[in-house]
Amino acid sequence: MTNLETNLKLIAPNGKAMILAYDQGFEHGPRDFSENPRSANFEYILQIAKEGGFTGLVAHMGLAEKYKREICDSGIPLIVKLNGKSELPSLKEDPYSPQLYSVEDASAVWAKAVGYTVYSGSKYEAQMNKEFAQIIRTAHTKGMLAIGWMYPRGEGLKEKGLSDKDESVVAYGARIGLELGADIVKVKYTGSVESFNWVVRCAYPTKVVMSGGPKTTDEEFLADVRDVLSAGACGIAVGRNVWQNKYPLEISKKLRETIFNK
Ligand code: FBP
Repeated sequence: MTNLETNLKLIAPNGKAMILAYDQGFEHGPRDFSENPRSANFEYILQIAKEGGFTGLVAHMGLAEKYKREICDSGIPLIVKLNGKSELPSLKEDPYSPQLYSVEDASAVWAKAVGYTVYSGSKYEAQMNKEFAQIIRTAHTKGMLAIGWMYPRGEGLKEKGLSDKDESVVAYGARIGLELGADIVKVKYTGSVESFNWVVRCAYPTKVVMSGGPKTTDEEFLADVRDVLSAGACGIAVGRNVWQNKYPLEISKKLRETIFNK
């Protein structure tokens, strides 16, 4: 088995992934931690990832480096997010999330995979496509997985009257991830099994995971997870619906039952 296959098996055992995302402190800021103030602390998140049975944990480089030993000891595959941006600049500007760290940096903290957000449709998309393509190439030479946060967004979409959750838009983002060479694409839920199945087919054989979105009720969240799985998705890569939950380990258990039947 190649290193890439081994890492894919770790993050998606039997083809199913349950990834805990924790890049929101950068992307949205500490407002995401107000619901459950303990979630500001990475040690709490690592404990949820471990006891909750997650198959991967996403962090930016700062936390990955500070906690590299603890993450390694936990046995949870680390996914380092290589680009990032805050939500402080004007929302009128098309989004661009520059690459901040390299695949080599991620490898030095023992990451099994790297992540990168591509805002297809932004006027900066060419730059992001280029950076992500280079990241994928380097990651693959090191046997690391490349995961694309494929989030079409920006004025181009608005001009065409499109929403970032439209089937055609999400499918296009997922397809770009496949064409660039991503192993897994993380996309927004389109709202129905049929539409998400089209997304999965457009990305095939790249695997698709659902991004969680703002905190909702457990019932609604679990229903979405069931839907994307029956649409053929490989699993989820979510944050707020787990660590903003009053009972993170209970929702994690329900997720495990839904995704792995155990
Ligand atoms: P959530 O499950 O909390 O929505 O996290 C998924 C995620 O993709 C994060 O990895 C990322 O920080 C955030 O959503 C980006 O959200 P937005 O759509 O607001 O840019």
